[in-house]
Amino acid sequence: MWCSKQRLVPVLMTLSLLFLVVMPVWAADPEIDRLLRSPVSKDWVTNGGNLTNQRYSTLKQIDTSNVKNLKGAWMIRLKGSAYGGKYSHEATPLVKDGVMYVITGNDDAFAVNAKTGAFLWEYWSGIDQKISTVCCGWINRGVALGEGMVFFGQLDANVVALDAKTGKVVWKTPIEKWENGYTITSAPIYYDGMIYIGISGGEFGVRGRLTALDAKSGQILWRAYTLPAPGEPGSETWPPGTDHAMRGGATIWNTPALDPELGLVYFVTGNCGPDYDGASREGDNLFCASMMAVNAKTGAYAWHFQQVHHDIWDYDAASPVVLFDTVINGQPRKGIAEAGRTGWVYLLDRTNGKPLLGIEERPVPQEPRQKTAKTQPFPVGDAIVPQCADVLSGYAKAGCIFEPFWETPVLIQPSGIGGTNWSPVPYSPDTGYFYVPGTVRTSAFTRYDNKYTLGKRYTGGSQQSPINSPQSGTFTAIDSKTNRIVWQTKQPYRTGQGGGSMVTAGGLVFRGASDGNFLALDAKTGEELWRFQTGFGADAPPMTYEVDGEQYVAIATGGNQSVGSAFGDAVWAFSLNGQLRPLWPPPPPPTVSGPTGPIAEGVDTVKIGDNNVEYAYFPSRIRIKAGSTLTFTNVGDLNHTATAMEKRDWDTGDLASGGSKAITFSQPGTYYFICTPHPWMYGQVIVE
Ligand SMILES: [Cu+2]
Repeated sequence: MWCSKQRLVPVLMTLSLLFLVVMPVWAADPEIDRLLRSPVSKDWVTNGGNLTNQRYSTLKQIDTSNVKNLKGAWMIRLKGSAYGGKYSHEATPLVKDGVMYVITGNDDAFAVNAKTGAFLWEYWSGIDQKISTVCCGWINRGVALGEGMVFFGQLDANVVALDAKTGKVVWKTPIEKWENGYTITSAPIYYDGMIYIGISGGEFGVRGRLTALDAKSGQILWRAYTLPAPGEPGSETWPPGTDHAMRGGATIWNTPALDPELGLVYFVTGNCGPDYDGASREGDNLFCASMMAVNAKTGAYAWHFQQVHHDIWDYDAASPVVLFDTVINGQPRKGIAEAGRTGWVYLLDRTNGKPLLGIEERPVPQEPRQKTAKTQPFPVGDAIVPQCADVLSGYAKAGCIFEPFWETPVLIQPSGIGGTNWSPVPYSPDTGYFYVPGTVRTSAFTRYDNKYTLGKRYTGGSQQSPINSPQSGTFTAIDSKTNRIVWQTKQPYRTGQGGGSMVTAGGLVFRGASDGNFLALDAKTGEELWRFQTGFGADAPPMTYEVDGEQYVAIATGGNQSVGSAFGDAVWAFSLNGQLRPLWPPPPPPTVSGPTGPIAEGVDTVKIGDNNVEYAYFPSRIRIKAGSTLTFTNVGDLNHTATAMEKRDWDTGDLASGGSKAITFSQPGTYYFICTPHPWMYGQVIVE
């Protein structure tokens, strides 16, 4: 006995040592976790490259000296998935061990050989084509990988895990119901056995949240709500005794980032609901339009920084947060950045949410009926787009950022789509620069009374860019140490909505453009070194990977519904040994405002004020045969018209609520129409 006891001690010691050594290896997928924590190299295993969302790759076979030789290695069509005007292709393909995983705006996923483009499997989502709660195009921003599975959210508010080898469904978990206004558009992140995913629906009166799921089972572990319940911290920023916060938006449009050392997961939130009506929600309205950190294991609140108080301009924080490490005044700092729709980049300390360089609260113009916030945060540094609107004929008032409005339209810039919208912002540790896409556009903002109805639009106003008013873009390098512009290029089209980018150790920024071009820029100077016409709107963010010693750069090109770029269903991969030449340029996106989005065929009725949106036509673009009749029916509350814009040669006249008027179109042509009392409402009839 004594002997065996004596022998037991070293055995126990060995066991406990083993336990300590083995512990970290018990992570559910140690290899993916290691890649997620490391600088991106051969594989690109999550939407933002790794847990930082920097979209920076250490690959440098393709560099500033040889990028001019880059050609298509392969190009595939995704079998017609999400091919059409209602879709946007905004997903970054992922690559692991020579296999590429890509998803489309119809939530159909594909695995292909990353060297050849040969299909390995396909998953057809079969999502309901009648989902009526999609805000801004049918979109999926990407997938995540871990534990031999591919994870993503769907527009029908399910989170799905597929077997990465076969594409077969492993589990499917409903987060909510689309009928209640909830959809999923963001890419999840996977880390340490968990999936983190946001939810969309800020235009439909929903309660925003980050949901954490167990990767193996799909079980929901916790929900971190971005809107406080009564009595919770932040509830004091909503009117007392109301449940307005429970439908106040603050949704999560984009992929979170995660710092394993600090144990925090980071994300940004969208607009407040109702978007343009602040009258009913006095207060700062936390946590709308904010940068947030929560405990990665429990979802417990850690810190927040609100970019826009009491948002009435639809100034969502929509671009993914970026984690970066820097040195300021000789002190190493852990930073987090986000490019807002306001046109500013917000730089914070990610340990506590405090500004890195300074952000000043300044007084702003007031509109008591809108209960406007007294001050707004103005970051130290440069805005990447102009922040004042020009006066346009037909409008009484034009203002700068944070100009308030009521029921008479006011022109304001940036419009509610940016600045920087959903596009990501890469960061290069070599240059210390952020690469920031931006939209230059003016909107006429108006407010109206809006009742909440489950599953209906809940925006309380509108922002329409005046028909034929100019719109364009910028692409800017911002120095992370100063938040100042280093270089900036002007773009003929809006960027920051589509038009994603990434940066490499080869000194290159790769950028897709809405006119179909795929570009390589010198990361230091912004000089264009290469361009290639992909044939479709190149609006998704690109990525890079290596297979068998060869570096590839890949991008999904399928256009963007809200930019109005040419739709498609292609994925391109490029390499220095590529043989494929450019395609013909597709029709370019518009450089002036006007109706965009899908064109309805086979309809004979246009409803005015439908879907709880007073100032809009449904559908707003219609194609008919010459000799057909369209009936305009006012289902809104106010009087409206549909009036031919240029020649005024046809007009429904004033239609009271419930009124109808039929118009017959005999001459082929393309006709814009507006509402005479509300000229910021417009639509288009194409007669063939
Ligand atoms: Cu009207």
